[in-house]
Amino acid sequence: MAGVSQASAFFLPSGRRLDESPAQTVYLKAMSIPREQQQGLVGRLTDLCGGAYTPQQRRKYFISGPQWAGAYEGHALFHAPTREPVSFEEVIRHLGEIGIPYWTTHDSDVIATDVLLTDRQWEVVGAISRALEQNGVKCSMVTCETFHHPVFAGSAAAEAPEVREYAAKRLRNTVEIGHELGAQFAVYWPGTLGYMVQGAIEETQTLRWFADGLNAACERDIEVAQQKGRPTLKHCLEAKPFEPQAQIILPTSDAMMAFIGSGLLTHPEMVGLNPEYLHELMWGGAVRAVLARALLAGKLWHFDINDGYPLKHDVDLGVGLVNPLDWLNVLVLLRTHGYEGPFNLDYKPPRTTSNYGVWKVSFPTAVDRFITLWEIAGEVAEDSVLNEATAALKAGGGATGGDLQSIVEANKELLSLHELISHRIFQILIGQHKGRTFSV
Ligand code: GLT
Ligand code: MN
Ligand code: MN
Repeated sequence: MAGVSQASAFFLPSGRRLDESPAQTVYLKAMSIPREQQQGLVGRLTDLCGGAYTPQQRRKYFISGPQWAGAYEGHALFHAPTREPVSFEEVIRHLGEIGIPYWTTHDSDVIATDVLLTDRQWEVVGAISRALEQNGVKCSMVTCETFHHPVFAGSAAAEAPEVREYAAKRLRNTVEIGHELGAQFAVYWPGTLGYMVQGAIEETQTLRWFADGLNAACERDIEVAQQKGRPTLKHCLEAKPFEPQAQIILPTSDAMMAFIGSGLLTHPEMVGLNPEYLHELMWGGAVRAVLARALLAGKLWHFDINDGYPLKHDVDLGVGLVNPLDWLNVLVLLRTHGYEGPFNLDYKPPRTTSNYGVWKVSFPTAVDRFITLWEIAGEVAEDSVLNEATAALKAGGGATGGDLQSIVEANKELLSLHELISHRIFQILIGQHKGRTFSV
């Protein structure tokens, strides 16, 4: 027995004991996987997982892959890159092969900042159109980067009028690029609309200037749409409660809805939301309740899908890896309310994943988890136990007369169904409604 437990100790990544015994070191060396066999191993184990959908099946869903997710090199404030750069041609080719039907991009992901707003940008746009065409992928959304470049250090709604005029040009230009690429959506994440230290910015003024930029985008959109005989874009605001500024002026989707209704926008009907699952979790919100509020306001137009932890940073993990039950509930809400907008895979393949792994593991498994959860959500919506329980709760206990005690008494036993409903949704998530049981 001692031998058995020692053998299993070989595989503990933390065990100092491994170095202490020469016999173990020799054994481990003999077991090591040479570099040239590693892709084969990762590929074989990925295929062994099963449960993958075909590219044709994946294309039935309105799923988009962002350029910045595919090309993310693993860099961050404390992180050096771990992956090689990837061109838009490569991202689009991989999306086509996997069966992700739509592609999304920032203006500066694909066009260098000094080329933007020059005639040369249209050459790049032409090359993008050809790559999309060749790979059977469509551009669904464009977004204007107003956070990375030093010109946006004081935000796109900064005090200096020339900064705001430049930002408006970039926004109008992104709308033009969007129409040229056939996009239906434009997204705006005002990441730097906030401050590190208080007092220098007057928030009401900053919001007025921010509205000026959006108004410029909408007004240009109306002109271009008319020229091209296309519908106008759906302009979607995306909130994140913290990062990169200490304080954000529009930190949540709800704050953005209030902003849309503030009277500052010349075309509030053209502006809606792109909530991100994790961004709402970051402030401790119930994502499903956030989405419900947006649905009621008719503003849930676009949805960034990923995963992570409440009250932590924007880790952008792959959808369903942390909160599959919460995700299932979110998708039940969206399915039952007929949401037909895009699901944008706004996540960051982990820095431990290689360039090969991004396309072999990261993107296909993220898409397949989403599809699986979406289909399970369909089962939840149709489950007879859930439907009967929900109908019974709505019917109520039938108390008449209106005195408090009899209302409480009449509904007492029915209310246990709340807990039963959660249990049933868990069962459906793990397949127990289809007989997945254990003999213990
Ligand atoms: C940035 C942000 C994302 C947004 C992108 C769109 S930029 O990566 O963290 O959540 O969706 O601008
Ligand atoms: Mn996002
Ligand atoms: Mn995020």
